[in-house]
Amino acid sequence: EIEPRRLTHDALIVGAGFGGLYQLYKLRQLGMDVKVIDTASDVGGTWYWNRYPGAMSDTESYLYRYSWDDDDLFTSPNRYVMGPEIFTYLRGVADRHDLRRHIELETSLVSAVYDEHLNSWTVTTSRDQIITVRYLITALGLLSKINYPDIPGIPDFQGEKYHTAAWPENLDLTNKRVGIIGNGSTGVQVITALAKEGKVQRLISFQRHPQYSVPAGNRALTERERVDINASYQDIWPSVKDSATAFGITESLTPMAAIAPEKRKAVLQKAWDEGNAFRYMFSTFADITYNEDANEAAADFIREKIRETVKDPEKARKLCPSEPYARRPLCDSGYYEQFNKDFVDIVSLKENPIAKFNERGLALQDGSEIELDVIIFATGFDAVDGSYKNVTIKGRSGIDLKDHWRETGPASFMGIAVAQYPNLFMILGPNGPFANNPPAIETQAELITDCIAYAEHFATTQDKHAVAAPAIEVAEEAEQNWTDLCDQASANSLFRKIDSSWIFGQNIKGKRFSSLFYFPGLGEYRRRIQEMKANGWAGFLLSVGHAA
Ligand code: NA7
Repeated sequence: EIEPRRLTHDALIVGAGFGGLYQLYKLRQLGMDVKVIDTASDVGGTWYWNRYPGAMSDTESYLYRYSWDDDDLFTSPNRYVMGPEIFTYLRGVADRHDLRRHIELETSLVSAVYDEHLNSWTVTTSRDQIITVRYLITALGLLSKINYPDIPGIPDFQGEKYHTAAWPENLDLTNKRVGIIGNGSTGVQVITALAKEGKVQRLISFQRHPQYSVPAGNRALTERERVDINASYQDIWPSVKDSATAFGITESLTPMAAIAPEKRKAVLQKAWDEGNAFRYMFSTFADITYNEDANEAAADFIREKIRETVKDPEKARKLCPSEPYARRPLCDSGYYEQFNKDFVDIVSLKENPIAKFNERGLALQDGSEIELDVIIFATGFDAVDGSYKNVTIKGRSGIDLKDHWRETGPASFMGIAVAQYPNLFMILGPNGPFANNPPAIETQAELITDCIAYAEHFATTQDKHAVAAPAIEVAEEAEQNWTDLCDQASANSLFRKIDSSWIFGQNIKGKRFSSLFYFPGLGEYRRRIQEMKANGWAGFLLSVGHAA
């Protein structure tokens, strides 16, 4: 038996994606001795795992990166960044800032147990290490626990099966009959890419809820645009971080009813032509997400586009949603028009559900059988708190965080801290801001860094020999207030009113309904942080114990 290796660091960060890398960078600035572990064999997080064809961030390229990393100029050639470019970018960040020497790859968190006397975490990893740290920061990702559908017979299928978030390198689908289950952000991207590539023999989208999708408007940036962005790069960020969505759009303050009915279409058309779903949803009118009439008008506009685009009326009918336009806003690079190709087909699972998979493919409820060589699951994730289901994290009470959340529903204070779990911080935990992720992540990593600096400083004021180990934790009441606030803030949103949305935990069987985000967005979130700090870190409790 191998003797476990015992290690001591100031902090351990779990995850080396956007969140973990920046948290490392920040804590190292505090002079801390930091270790990072990640299950993957490289840094990159989401962009390490999601290597399916067509993977793209739907944030414009100049805002899907770190604001502080201006060592290199903004060089993206296009308006959007594709998955491989983001992966390369994050690897470059790790190299440029010499982060790799702190990072141990192919190493997973197994368990973390809080020691109330030493105010430290004892962590075990998949490499049999026992790591003792004062601070544990989990940057596990918002969307990392894969969701497979529970359709009978999947193991019977003898062809190839892949989930988009575990995409094998160099997968060749030439001449294959491919079925894709799911048509969220991922499904829409992968369907569009495979159909455009045109190598597959057949492509069938198995669709439960049709989606409203808006053109992304991807194109090459002009030299002028790149020069302008670089010239004002540091000035761009404050207003982005101050906005709700942090998508670089001007968010509308005008309700649709304030504009004459005959002028409304022109507003929607302009955003449609410019591209980007967040622009379409948030910069046209202020109330698309909560006013039913405004929502219906925006939805109807998209339905008309679908009918104009898709020539076969039967396919168009299946592709047209009737529910409110209130899922994660999607954009695409020519999704609907792919269905004009003969080899691209669609099955509406609402009308004809999958009865079961079999050796050769699947059988639908009406008795028809479809033969397939490959099944692609674009079925999403057990989002947010789901990322914590494969690990054990025991706080003060000895209760594992996932069990605690099963009882109470996933909750936290500001998306970063949980009562009874001192010195544990999360990046993108439950109830964080609903916004473009890189600036949301930066905000949280900075908040966590400030919390830790505050606790460390407090300890030195308690003990001039600086041997006292601080514990910083959030008060139950502060966490409850924040949870209530998140619930209230989403109360009027139409996003709450649709089925199976991951944003409310409803895509996973048995998961409690809860608002997993702070809907007012990043700007409001940042103002709340300022207010909390101005009130003497209201909500946080400090104490000291004695370090070993
Ligand atoms: P999503 O948005 O959760 O989409 C998952 C898709 O898979 C969606 O179309 C689901 O249909 C479908 N799904 C899930 N389970 C099943 C079963 N059992 N049968 C048929 N279809 C199923 O995940 P994505 O990966 O696309 O995107 C996640 C986020 O990543 C996205 O919002 C961006 O922020 C980035 P449903 O709509 O529930 O009927």
